[in-house]
Amino acid sequence: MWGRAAWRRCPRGLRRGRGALLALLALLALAGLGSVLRTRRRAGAAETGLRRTPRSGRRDPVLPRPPVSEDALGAHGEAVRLELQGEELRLQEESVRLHQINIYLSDRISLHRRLPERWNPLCKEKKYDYDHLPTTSVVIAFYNEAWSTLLRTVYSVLETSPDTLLEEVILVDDYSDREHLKERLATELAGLPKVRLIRASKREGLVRARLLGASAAKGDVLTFLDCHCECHEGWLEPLLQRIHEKESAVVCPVIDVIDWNTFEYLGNPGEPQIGGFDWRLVFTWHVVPKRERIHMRSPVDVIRSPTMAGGLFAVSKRYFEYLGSYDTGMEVWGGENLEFSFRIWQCGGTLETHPCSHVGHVFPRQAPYSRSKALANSVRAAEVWMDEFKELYYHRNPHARLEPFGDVTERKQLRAKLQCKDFKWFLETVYPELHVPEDRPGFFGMLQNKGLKDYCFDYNPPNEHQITGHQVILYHCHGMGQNQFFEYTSQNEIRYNTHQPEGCVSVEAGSDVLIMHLCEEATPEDQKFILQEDGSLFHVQSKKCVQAERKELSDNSVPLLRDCTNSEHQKWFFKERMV
Ligand code: UD2
Ligand code: MN
Repeated sequence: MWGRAAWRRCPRGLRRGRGALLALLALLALAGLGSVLRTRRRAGAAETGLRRTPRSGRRDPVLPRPPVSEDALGAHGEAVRLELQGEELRLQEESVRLHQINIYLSDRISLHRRLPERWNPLCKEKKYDYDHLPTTSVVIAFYNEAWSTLLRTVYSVLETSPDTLLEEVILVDDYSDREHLKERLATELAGLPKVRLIRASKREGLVRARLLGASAAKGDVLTFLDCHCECHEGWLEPLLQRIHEKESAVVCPVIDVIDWNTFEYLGNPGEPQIGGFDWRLVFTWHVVPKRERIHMRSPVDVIRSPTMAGGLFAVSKRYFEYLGSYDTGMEVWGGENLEFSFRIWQCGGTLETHPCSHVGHVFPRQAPYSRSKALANSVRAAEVWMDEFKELYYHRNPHARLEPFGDVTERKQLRAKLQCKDFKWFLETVYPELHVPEDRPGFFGMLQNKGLKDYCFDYNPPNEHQITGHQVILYHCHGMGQNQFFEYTSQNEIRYNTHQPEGCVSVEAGSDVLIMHLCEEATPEDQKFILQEDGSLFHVQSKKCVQAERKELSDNSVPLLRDCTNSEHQKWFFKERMV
């Protein structure tokens, strides 16, 4: 098989080895077949005089957008709040309970609404090589999606994608059991051009559902979308143009937020964010690092991203297959996005976001269906791609170590076959911003007190995206990592590094209270604690010791700075597990 380096060196069309090349030539000999030919045919047509045909026609979307009345609800992507009472209010609430999206409102917003322009104005000036761009199959897997969000996704693709570039839209029904997704859906779609419906015969989960669609696809490029999306003007061309330039680039659009309650389209023409992850293997968003900004030739150039959110991306069909498509051992939801991201980078591709491609996505209020399989999926990703760094993940998520994750032999063989690089390379080269914990034996896990038995450092961040500002407390030790996971570093920091960006235990200026701040490059004085041989935890700046104290009338206790004594309440030790 062809190694990573070989894929990059060989020109397009010569990448599959000799046997495949011969097959390709045979194919070329047969007129009018295959995706490679389609590109050639277009070029050929241009040479025989068709070049004089007005080019603008090529950009016409598959379907024209029907007029939407100015006063229609949310006609331009603005927020809508219905003033409801009685039965109507009840119906709205019920729709939110069922879908975790305000479907009552979605049902009252046009399936053809216009979106506000939310891209960088420079994107309008971009020129695309329409005659030579690859074609794409848009693959949308869905499970029990509401009618209007699903149909709006389909119409939005047909009404924004140039006819010449869109081969088809493949909808994959992942064994939904809701009535509206049965007969009615099939009849409605039958009238739409280029739309195909595939039904799974059992619940496959999003990975295998997408693969069902991918295997039926006829386009050169696979473009995956979730089933509650709306495409911004000009979203498709940048993705295809980039893959045309570099076949081993996997390209994501900027994901604009569509509010689950008001259906407001909340795009932002400024610099998009890129993907990362924390050591619980949770996907995170980041600002573009300086090193990447220097690398970009303009604000509308592609931005390399360590990871992808997962749902929305375009990839050459051939390259996707070469890379081993997806891990079919992954069920339902979760983990596949990081697994694919690691694999793309480690096996020689690039993962990028294109600032000119915007697609809106409805993020539900909370998960609408059980995602209990996500843990096993993440473990599969860690086992195959993270080498010894998987231990950092297991330390922060002790449950993961016990999770049955099935057999990953084939995925490991794939990694060997493609001669993929190791995770150390990925961390150093692709994601140098991520702090790699030291996790020295005896210096990570629960930070437990000797005097107040069973009490551990505990920190509850204000929210998932902002960890700073709250007070560090003491709580019954639970041994489940997460809020009670701390790492004591050789720089004398007590790091709260389950989340990104990471927190460091600090002292509120002029007080005895421990609070969480962001860690800094050079450890500031107020974040330095020396864990001494005798177990005392000495705060360098104040020259005081951390003491466990019970809070009146509360289950909580707190660590506070006090003059150093010999008290057991000033003795601390790290414990990795409960037993
Ligand atoms: C994000 C991704 C999603 C996926 C997931 C991690 C975006 C915008 N979304 O979560 O695409 O990568 O992270 O796994 O990046 N589906 C099925 N069968 C199932 C479950 C889901 O077909 O058993 C479909 C679902 O209807 C939807 C898509 O898969 O079209 C993604 O699921 P989601 O929208 O619930 O995931 P999301 O957006 O929370
Ligand atoms: Mn989604």
